[in-house]
Amino acid sequence: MNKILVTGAAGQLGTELTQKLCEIHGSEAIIASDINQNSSAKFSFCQFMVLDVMDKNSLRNAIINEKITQVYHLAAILSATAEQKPLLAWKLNIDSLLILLDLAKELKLDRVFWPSSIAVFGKESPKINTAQDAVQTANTVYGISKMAGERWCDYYYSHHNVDVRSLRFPGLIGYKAKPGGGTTDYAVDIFHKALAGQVFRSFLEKETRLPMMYMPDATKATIDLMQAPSDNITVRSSYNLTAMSFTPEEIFLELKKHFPEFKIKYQPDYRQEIASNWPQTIDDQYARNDWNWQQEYDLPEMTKDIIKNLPYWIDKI
Ligand code: AKB
Repeated sequence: MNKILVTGAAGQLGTELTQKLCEIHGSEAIIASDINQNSSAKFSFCQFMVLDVMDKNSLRNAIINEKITQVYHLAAILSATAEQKPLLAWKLNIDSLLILLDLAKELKLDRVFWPSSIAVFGKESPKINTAQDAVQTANTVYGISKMAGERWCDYYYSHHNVDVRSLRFPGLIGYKAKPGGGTTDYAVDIFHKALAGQVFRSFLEKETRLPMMYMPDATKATIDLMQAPSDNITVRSSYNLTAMSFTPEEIFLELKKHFPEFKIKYQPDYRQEIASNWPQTIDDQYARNDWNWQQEYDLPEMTKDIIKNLPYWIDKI
């Protein structure tokens, strides 16, 4: 049986994407992997392996021995953590991608998925309806790694015919994993504080608008892109993608409808500068035209759904 490998499966996107892939392809076809052995507890429903994506031989052996034909490569260090550990972030984010792209060429993988980010855009990029081909002037380590990674994806597609597909994710919000070191992760943490009856201390200013997406939409977009016929994919760097945009004040007010006593304090830190240089809204018409991208959730619907589900998950993450 041909199998699908997910790297960094214990992260925010990986946790939910792995479950979705199991629903679609059957659990026997999916292998979740992570560098952290303790993550195995999360994957009782499918095969799990400890895998260091920087170790090319281990990755090659896993692909050959397990007959893997597709890889979703999610292992990465996100923006806020990357600013604290710049060299490690660059090494992990870029070296692991290059190792995988090269193995995809050597072992003729059917398909590879790699997430990029709105972080490819920077201070000089337009902030409103940022277009697919808008100037990219990333000025964070994470953003620079995503910019370079996109060029490598395009290169391996055009020079070596590697069918690699990618999305420039906005902030992703889910309830099945803890915040993961991203600048947009305040929008995950705020739900935990509201539920716990605690004051939320926002590291972003109240008016900082950022593009965002609820996790079920992110997994749907990933799978829609991976299932699209190759001829429909006109962007081989990475597709702009969005679902909604909001500020810390707007999500706070949405939560206050459900938790009237909820309070927020604004204490911006170094992450404010990261967020201030990112787009506020994204133009994702290529994704909508090429493979019919359409989001399901807006801010009120996402908020209701998380409030309904988080109490069950809170002890498990
Ligand atoms: C982050 O905040 O680092 C990520 C992203 C926008 O790519 N969520």
